[in-house]
Amino acid sequence: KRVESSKRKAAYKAVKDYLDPSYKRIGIGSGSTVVYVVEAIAALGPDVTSGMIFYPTGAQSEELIETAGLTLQPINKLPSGQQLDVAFDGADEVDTRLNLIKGGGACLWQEKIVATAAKKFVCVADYRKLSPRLGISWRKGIPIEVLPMAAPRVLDELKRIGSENPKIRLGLPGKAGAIVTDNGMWIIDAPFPPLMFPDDDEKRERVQNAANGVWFVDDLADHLIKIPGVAEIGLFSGKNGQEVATGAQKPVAAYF
Ligand code: DER
Repeated sequence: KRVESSKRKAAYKAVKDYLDPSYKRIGIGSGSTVVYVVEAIAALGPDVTSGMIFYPTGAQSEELIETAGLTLQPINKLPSGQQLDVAFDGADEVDTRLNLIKGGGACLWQEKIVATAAKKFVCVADYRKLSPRLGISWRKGIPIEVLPMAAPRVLDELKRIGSENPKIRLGLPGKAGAIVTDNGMWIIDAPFPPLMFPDDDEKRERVQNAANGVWFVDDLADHLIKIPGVAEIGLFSGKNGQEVATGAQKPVAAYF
């Protein structure tokens, strides 16, 4: 109950603070929090929304947009030459520098493309998601979208660099085997110890010591994206997530 009202508060504040009626192109993410973002946008009424086009980040996002009666841009068409005015999305965990773990809903590849196609990316998160370091509250691991045939090699590399028990994400009962993303890929969830900031008191030689798996957040992101077979990673660095509106008792928006 408290969580849902927090998601809702964050979503309505995010829309109030960051959706200008003059905007034309809006990105809509995936998950349960963004449901309230779409609800808040639809509540503005057709006078405001009829001139807007909404860019989805996956099947659930398309469904949200259509059901709300908003204008849906087919997912395979991002504008070239101009950016989206704003993109709203949820997160699985947010650290104090606005780095995010995303991908709990297995839409991370499209989410990152839409987030980075926007002038402003607003992450909407309830109080549970805020964490001093990534990997403290979200223990399921960093979601990584991979080409299925490369999955065994990606798992080997993740173990080599200190991920604790990385796993291919399996379907729920009724879906034997791995889940398959909208892009025909698999998801590997790779747990690591909390990700450090370069100015942390950790000495660099202690960090990035593959054996103990302790990494600086940006260094790990750079390493993961280069593993052959990795399509995209569910680590959004703070510079993409310019703001976050959280659902803490009183929603706050922190600027990166
Ligand atoms: O998959 C994602 O990154 C989603 O944005 C996500 O995990 C947030 O989901 P929630 O809003 O249902 O917590």
